[in-house]
Amino acid sequence: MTAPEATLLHVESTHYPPLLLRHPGNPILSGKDWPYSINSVFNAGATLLPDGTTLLLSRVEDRRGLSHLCAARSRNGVDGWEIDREPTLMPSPREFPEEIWGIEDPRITFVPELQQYVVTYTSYSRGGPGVSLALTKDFRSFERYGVIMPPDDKDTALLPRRIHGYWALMHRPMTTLGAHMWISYSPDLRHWGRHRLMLEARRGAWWDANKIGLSPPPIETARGWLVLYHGVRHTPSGCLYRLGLALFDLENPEKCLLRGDSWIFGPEAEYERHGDVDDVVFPCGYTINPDGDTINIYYGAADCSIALARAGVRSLVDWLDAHGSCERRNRAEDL
Ligand code: BMA
Repeated sequence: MTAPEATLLHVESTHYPPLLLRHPGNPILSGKDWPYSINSVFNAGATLLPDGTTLLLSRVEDRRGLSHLCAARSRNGVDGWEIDREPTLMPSPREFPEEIWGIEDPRITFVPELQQYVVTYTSYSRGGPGVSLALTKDFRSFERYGVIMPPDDKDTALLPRRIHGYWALMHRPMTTLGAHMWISYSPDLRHWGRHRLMLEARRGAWWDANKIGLSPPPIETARGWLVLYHGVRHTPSGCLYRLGLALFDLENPEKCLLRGDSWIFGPEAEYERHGDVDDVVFPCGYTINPDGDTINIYYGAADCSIALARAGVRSLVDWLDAHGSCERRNRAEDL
């Protein structure tokens, strides 16, 4: 018996109009585009250079399994990439022993006060992943500050301006209580304190139970810091990395104003579902178009390539207004 057309439509619709639209040219960069021999390229930090060029600082995994960072530049942020002929930032374990097993997952923040880009990245030490920081004006030479958060910690980004006189860093330390998002403050980018829990992983069956982390750097909006975060669901066939949304107070960024219940983006396309690590979408950077609303979100797909999805900042905030609630209420419901 054939199902009536209305039923078919009903079954095929997910009822979730997509907030992030995949670029039809995805994946936009992969290992075969690289000018030297590598295993894979994924999880890239992103920024716009003063002349409007899009710069991606990509995580490149070599064929030993260790990662370094490599810059790719494009006029339109989609194609025509000019990729550095050699690694741009290599692990330097002699000077920085915490980089012995590579450097990964960079996030870039342009800081007007310093007139420099601050890059935070994972340094893979013998003790596990920690957080390192480097400054650059041009993505050709870097001033390395070394490790700023000891293992086990990752998924960091610096806010682009001081909050009440202090630099603020979002990060994800792993503790016996779980993997939650924290924020810490510093007078000089070297010494960090006033650590505060800013967003907790949920528990039980939730898509973002037990392990969450900041994805790209927070987006400053008139309504607050808009944060795209990843949630990791452990399943019998592996982990599922998906993205959720939350909004934090502009002057008190540890205060969650709104958090969505559902994820807004997850692995669906073939290049996201299958790769070195299946079922991963992992953005580390975005750029904003001159209209001030369209964001280009660059994400690693299945730890094998870099893909692009676009969204409107206003539509993300509207979605949170319609579907978000305040963190405290969520927490109470969870426990
Ligand atoms: C996370 C990070 C990411 C990676 C993801 C999926 O823990 O290490 O770099 O993309 O796992 O493997």
